[in-house]
Amino acid sequence: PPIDPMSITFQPPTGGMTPSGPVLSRRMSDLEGLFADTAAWRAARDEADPVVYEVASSPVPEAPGELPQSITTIHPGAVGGEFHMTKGHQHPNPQGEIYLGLSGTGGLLLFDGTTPKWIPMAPGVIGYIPPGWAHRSVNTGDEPYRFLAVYPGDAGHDYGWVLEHGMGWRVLRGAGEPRFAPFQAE
Ligand code: S6P
Ligand code: ZN
Repeated sequence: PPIDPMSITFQPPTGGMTPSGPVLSRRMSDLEGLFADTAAWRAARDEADPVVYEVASSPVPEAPGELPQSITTIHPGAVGGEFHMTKGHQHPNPQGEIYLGLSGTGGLLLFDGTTPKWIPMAPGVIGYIPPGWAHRSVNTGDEPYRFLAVYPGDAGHDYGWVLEHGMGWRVLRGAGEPRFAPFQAE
C-alpha cells in the first residue's frame, strides 16, 4: 500500500532517523572475504569484532515507485592498511542512486566491471551513481564518515557480484592521501 507524505528528521549525533525503519550493524565478522589481508581481518574479528559500519533506514518501503533513504556511518580504521568500507553491491534492476556526504571524509568507489572510478566525498558533496555501476563506500579519514543515500525502491541489492568481480581497486592508507592498488582476486 502507498504510504503518506512524511518528514524524517536526521539525528546528527548518531546518524539515526526519526521515524526510523530497520537499523543494521556490520561487524568485522560480517565482512569475510572483503579485505585483502585475511590474517589481519581474522585478528581484528577474533580480538574485538568491532562494528565497522551501521545503516539506518527510513520507514519508506522498498517497493516500486518509492524512494527509500538510508544513512550509513562507517567508523574510522583500516585492516592491513585497507580502509574500513562497506560490502558494496550492484542494483540488479539497474537504476541511479544519489549520495549526500553528511560528516567526515571518505569516498565512493564505483565499478562497471571494467573501469573503477573514485568520487571523493565530504559534507555537502552529492555523489551520483549511474545505473549499472557497483558501489562501495570507504572512510579515508580518522572520524566517522556518514552519508545519506536515496535509491529506487525496486532496485534490489546484489552482494555476490562484488565478491566475484571485486571493485577494481583497493583503497589503502597512504602518506596523506589514500593510495589505490589494483584489485587482485585473493
Ligand atoms: C543502498 C545504498 C546504501 C548501502 C549502505 C551499506 O542502495 O547504496 O544504503 O546499502 O551504504 O552498504 P552495503 O554495500 O553493505 O549495502
Ligand atoms: Zn546502492
